[in-house]
This record gives sequence, structure tokens and C-alpha cells, in this order.
Amino acid sequence: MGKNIVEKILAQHLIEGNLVPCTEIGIHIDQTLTQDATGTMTYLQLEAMDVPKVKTDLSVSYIDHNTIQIGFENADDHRYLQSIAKKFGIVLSRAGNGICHQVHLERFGIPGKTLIGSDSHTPTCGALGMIAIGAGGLDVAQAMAGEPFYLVCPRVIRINLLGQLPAWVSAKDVILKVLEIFTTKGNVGTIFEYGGDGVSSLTVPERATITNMGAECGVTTSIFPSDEMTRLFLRAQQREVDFVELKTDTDATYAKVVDIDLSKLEPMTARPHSPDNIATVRSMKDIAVDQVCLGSCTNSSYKDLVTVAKILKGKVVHPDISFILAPGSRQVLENLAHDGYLADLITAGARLMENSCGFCIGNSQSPKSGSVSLRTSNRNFPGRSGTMDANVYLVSPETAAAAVITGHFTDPRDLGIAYPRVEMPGKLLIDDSMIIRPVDTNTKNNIEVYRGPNIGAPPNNTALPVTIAAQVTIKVGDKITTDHIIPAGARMKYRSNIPKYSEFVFENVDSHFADNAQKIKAAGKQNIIVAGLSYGQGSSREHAAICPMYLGVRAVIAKSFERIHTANLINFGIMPLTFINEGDYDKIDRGDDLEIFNIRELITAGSDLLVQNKTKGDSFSLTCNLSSRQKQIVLAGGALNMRNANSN
Ligand code: MIC
Ligand code: SF4
Repeated sequence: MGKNIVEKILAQHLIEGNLVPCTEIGIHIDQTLTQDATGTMTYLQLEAMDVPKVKTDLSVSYIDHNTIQIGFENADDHRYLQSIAKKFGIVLSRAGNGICHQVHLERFGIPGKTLIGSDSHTPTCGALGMIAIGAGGLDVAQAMAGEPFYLVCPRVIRINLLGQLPAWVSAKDVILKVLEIFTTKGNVGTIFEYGGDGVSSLTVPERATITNMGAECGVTTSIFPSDEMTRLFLRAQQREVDFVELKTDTDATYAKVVDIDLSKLEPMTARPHSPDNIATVRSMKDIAVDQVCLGSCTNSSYKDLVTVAKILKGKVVHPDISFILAPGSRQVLENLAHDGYLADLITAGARLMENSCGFCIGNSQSPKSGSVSLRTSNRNFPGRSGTMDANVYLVSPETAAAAVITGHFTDPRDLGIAYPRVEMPGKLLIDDSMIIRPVDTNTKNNIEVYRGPNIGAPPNNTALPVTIAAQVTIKVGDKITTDHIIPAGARMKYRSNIPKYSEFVFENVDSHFADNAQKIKAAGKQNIIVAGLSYGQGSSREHAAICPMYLGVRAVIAKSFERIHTANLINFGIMPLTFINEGDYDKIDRGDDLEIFNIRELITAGSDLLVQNKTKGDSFSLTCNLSSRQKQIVLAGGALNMRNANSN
């Protein structure tokens, strides 16, 4: 029987298990990437593993998130990352070189290879035909140490893109359509494989917009075939030598096939406050807009920015709009400048930001109170922009440009101008001077690691006790994101300092959470979080597990969990427990005392757990669906504990 693209790459990289959907497999990882916000913890964990050099073909450390340097913390962290890269044989992409996913696509991704990254948008490189997966930092550190990456063998859904996109409709509208169909929940353990005759008309950066935002559906990753478009992209990047053709077999099978007719799509938007709250731009009917942000790892390629430059040429930003421009990479910026488009954008009134995450993570350019902000980025979770009551809409570059001109939500087809269809140049200016490659990876390690006062060791959990006696510290609803659990934005600079960063757990949901959790911990009890569906959406930040662990959280009881966050909870010894009967969620309140007996034995046996609600005087059952490897990790109180136990 024929194979699909996912099966082909997984078969070539399989180390443990069998390619049977829903079972755990271990795969070999060829490449890793980290960014600075998750990277410091990742490398502290790598240091604890006592490995002299990374064992991957390529590991790249990017500095792109915390580039706003107010206070010493971020600059110290950058220097730590630079010295660690030198010590372990890691490539360093310096601050100013661009956003990890955009730069990795341009300079490093290779069709047919595997990549994991400590950032949930790592699937961007699926545009090149890679299996590219977001993971917690500890999993990335283990891959750098040459260990397999474990995941649930995915079911593969084929998305057929048919026909061609009409004028003014672009890749962002395609992925917003996918989000409308699949939503942000219920897609754990799935990979989207794109195919169909429409694929050949999409350039690699357009494919990257689609694979990037597959992360919002919660899929393991998304992938495109590697074809002539891939070859052209790699040729323009002066690395055609990396091209390998990858296509599905004609008799390959899929768990499901979904068709999307590109010619029928229209400009779309994701309304506040979730990427799956989809509507057409036309139905937004003239809503006044205060801010437009163009950039992020989703839509800041050369093609995106040139399209906007052409739309805005000779026009001026509407007086009520603040127009923010953050190119995805230095390569994009240099080429825009070289070809004259940067001048057009600046003349139109764009406020030029650094080539970094910036506005997307809310560490700058927070919009005014109660504002409407149109962004080409991928997440519009509440408060992520840095302004709690802002209304963020996700849109294509074309729709963003239309609002820049008119000052309100405008279907770009109504601008009354010809669509500037932009072709990707066959040749680009290539300049890797902000990339530092390791010099001699074979010499002995005498490189001194720089550690500023912001850097602390990752904390350890204790082994799982026989009984969990805990209080419910917080009860939250459905679709709680890691941005709810531990905010990013201005707080991110504490990422390397767990005691400090932990003060902000659930800050925007319950500002007393950290204090209450510490009090419960001091009283000798554990903390439990109770949640609804799809707990842990969004970012890969393992701090959403480490910081609760530091505050004494031992379990999260939810109706369902998202993939990366589940892996992070397990890695730090927090039990991800699922209601057997979802209705039991309604029987628990914040402040209830819960007891779970005999937990070690029941976990080992794979049995259900019985919880006594001492406050309410009733009980309910939970499951904990773990592989035998994951059971060992939670029993040990986390992956680092298990490693230490195994090496003694
Ligand atoms: C995000 O987009 O939320 C982030 C910031 O890039 C995160 C990583 C982080 O929290 O550092 C992600 O997507 O994983
Ligand atoms: Fe950076 Fe935003 Fe992309 Fe996350 S989603 S990597 S914050 S640009």
C-alpha cells in the first residue's frame, strides 16, 4: 500500500514503536530550534544533562522574542545564549536577524528532515516538506542530547486545495477557512497534509502562513509536498542543493479528506478573542480601526510586505490609524530596502519596528484602551496585545493594508484598485552575517558560560506521593491558553528566573493565584487546577508547567488537554487528569479539598482514579492516559528526576 508524505518521513526517522495511530512513537530529530524566551530554560536543562556537544545535524538558537531591553535581564540572557551556543556547537541567530520560523524557513529548513523547536509555531517549516513540531524546552534539550522525541503517532488528514486564489484573497484567508472548519480544539494527535492541484500555485512563504497557523488548530504539525515551488524557493535562497522532491503516493490513504476550493474563498478575519472565531471581512461592516500591525512569523515575508507596499504606494496612513510594520527577518528587510519598497512603506507612514516578535507577543505596541487592532499575526487571545480590553482581529496583509487607507474594516476587493499580484523573486540578497556558526565542534569544552543575575537553575519537583491531598486553587473554563496561565509580554523578561516569573501565574485571571497557592503549599497541601475543554492551548512555553509546579500544583483536572502543554505537565511532574464524566466538572468549586488515594499504584496499573471531594462529601472518577514512559516520568516527579535516577 502506498504512503502519504507524513508516513514516509516518519518511517525514515522511527526509532521506537510502530507507525500505528494513537500509540506512542519515538523519532530521530535532525534539527532543533530554540528562541530566547524558551531557550534559556532549554539550555539550562541541556547543561544539566552533561552532554559535551549537541548531537543533531543542526541546532539553531534564535534571539527574536525578548529584544525589548528594559532592564538588564534580556541582554544578560542574550549573552548567556551566545556563550552556550559556542560551548555546545549550536548556530546562533543574533538579535536583529529575524523571527526564528521565518529565518529557519529561509536559511536552514530541508525537505524530508525532522525539526523540533521550543516554540509552538515550529510547524512553519512544514511549508518546505519537513516534519516540524513545536515542543517544550526539555524535549528539545533531550533531542539535542541525541535522544528520541516521543509523540503520539498522528492520524493524517489530507486537505485538498483546489483551484486558484482569486485577487485580494491570500494564504491567511486559506488558514482562517481551515480554522473555521477544524476550530482550535479537538485536533490533538492529528497532522494536516496539504495536497490538490491548488498547491502548485502557492509559493513557499504562502504555504508557511498556512502551516504556521495550523498550530492554532492544535494539530501536531502541517506539511506540504516538496515540489517545483520548493526548488525555486531554495534556489532563491542559494541552497538548491538542499532540494529533495517529496510527494504522496497515488494510493496513499488518510484518516479523512477535506476539500477547500480556493477560487471560492473571500477575505476572512478571526474576531476577538480566538483564532477560530471566523467571519468574512465584508460582514465586519465598517468597524473603525485604531491600529494595524503588519508582521509576525505568520505574514511578514517579502511577498506579504511588497504586496502591502504596492497597495500603499502614493497613499498616506489614515489619521486615526497607527500602522506598525515589523519585517519577519533581516533578509526581508534588506530586500525590501534594496528593491525600494521600504521607502514606499515609510513614505506611507509605517512605523518601522525591529525584525522580531515585538507586537505579536505584546511586549510593545500595545494598542489604546478598548481599541480595535487588526493584526496579521496568529493569536488574538485576550490581553495578549498587552491591553486587556483591546479587540484584536487577525487578517491578511491585504485586509490590513485596506484598513490603513480607509481607517475602518474594509474588504480589500472594495478598494477599487487592481490587485498587485507579487511574484517571488528568482534571486534574493542573501546575507548571513548576523548568524554565528560554531567554530570547532571537536575541541574540548573550556568555553566560559556567561550567567547574569537573572539566570537561575530550573527547579525540581519531588516524586509523586502515594496520596494527593489538595485544594482547588482555581477553576477555569474552556480554551484556557498558556497566555492565561503565565502571561508573556512585559513579564517575559523573567523567563530565566522561575521564583520571580511564578508571581505572575494566572495574573490576568485571578491576581491572587500565586499568593493563595503559596499559602496552600505552606500549609502542607498540594494545589489542583480545575479546567474545561482544551486546556493549555497556544504557546509551547514550559513555564506554564514549571511555574505552577514551583507554586505547588500537583495536578490539573480538565475535560481535555492540548498536546504540547500535556507533555510539559508530564515533564515537570504535574498529573494531567481527565474527567470520565464531564458533568463532574460542575460538582467542584474553587477552595474544595480533594483527595486522591493510592495514586502511584493506580497510575502504574493504568487504572482510573477515584477522587474524594471532602468539602462536598462526594466522589468522582478520573482517567490518566499515559504511556509506560510517561508513567515513569510522573512517578519520578518529572523528566529531569527520572534522568538523574537512571544515571545513578
Ligand atoms: C507565542 O507565540 O505565544 C510564543 C511566545 O512564541 C510562544 C513561545 C513562548 O512562550 O516563548 C510559542 O508560540 O510557543
Ligand atoms: Fe514570535 Fe508571535 Fe511567532 Fe510567537 S507567534 S514566534 S511571538 S512572531
